[in-house]
Amino acid sequence: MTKLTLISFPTCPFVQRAVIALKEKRVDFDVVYIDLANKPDWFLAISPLGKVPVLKVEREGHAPAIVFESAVILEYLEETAPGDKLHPADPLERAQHRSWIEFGSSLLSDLYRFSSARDSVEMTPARQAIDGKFRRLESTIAEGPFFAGIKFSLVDAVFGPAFRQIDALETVAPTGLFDGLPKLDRWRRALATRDSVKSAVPTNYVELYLERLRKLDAEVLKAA
Ligand SMILES: N[C@@H](CCC(=O)N[C@@H](CS)C(=O)NCC(=O)O)C(=O)O
Repeated sequence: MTKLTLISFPTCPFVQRAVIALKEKRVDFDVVYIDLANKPDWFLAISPLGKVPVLKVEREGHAPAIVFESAVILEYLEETAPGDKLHPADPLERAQHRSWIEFGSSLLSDLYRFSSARDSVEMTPARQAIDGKFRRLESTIAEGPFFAGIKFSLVDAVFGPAFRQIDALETVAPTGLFDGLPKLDRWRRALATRDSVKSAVPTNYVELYLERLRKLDAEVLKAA
């Protein structure tokens, strides 16, 4: 029997990837939230990069093991957890999905720059980077509802948390980021209603996410 514990932060999009995969695979796990502004010593001792998510794996007869980096945690779960496979069976398609997971990480860093920018000088290049990535995705994704068609994949687990950030921003004002991108907009909506994606964050996620941006005096909220 293996016990899994995910070391987490309530609004972290990288943590959500792992939660979504665990829920899709119906694997039991514990969650331990930490304060990233005040990282506990036990966390720094087990997290080589000082970042969440960290997955603690406890197996009978073995010392507890640590897996860090969200994309690696996804691969570990895919290889070990029962439940539906979330990567394609074909090696080339699987490699392509891993490429798009990497693309999703790059999108998250654009979104971070966009949402936390304090003025339009910082915000404009970040927005251009997101627009470019979104146009690229629009010409890449299948007819949906998910990234590769009807089957939910790890790529969906990666983009759900990114789109959720935009959904949260749009509770304040429209961003226009999905304008003219019908396939992407459909994908985003399909992910927003998927149980695993919906339940991957605390119920006060939007409040927590916007509160963080308010503390940063983010331009994106002032523009509303
Ligand atoms: N490449 C990492 C990124 C994880 C990451 O940036 N996590 C953030 C929270 S969303 C973090 O722990 N930041 C703490 C810090 O950098 O001090 C992954 O994919 O797991």
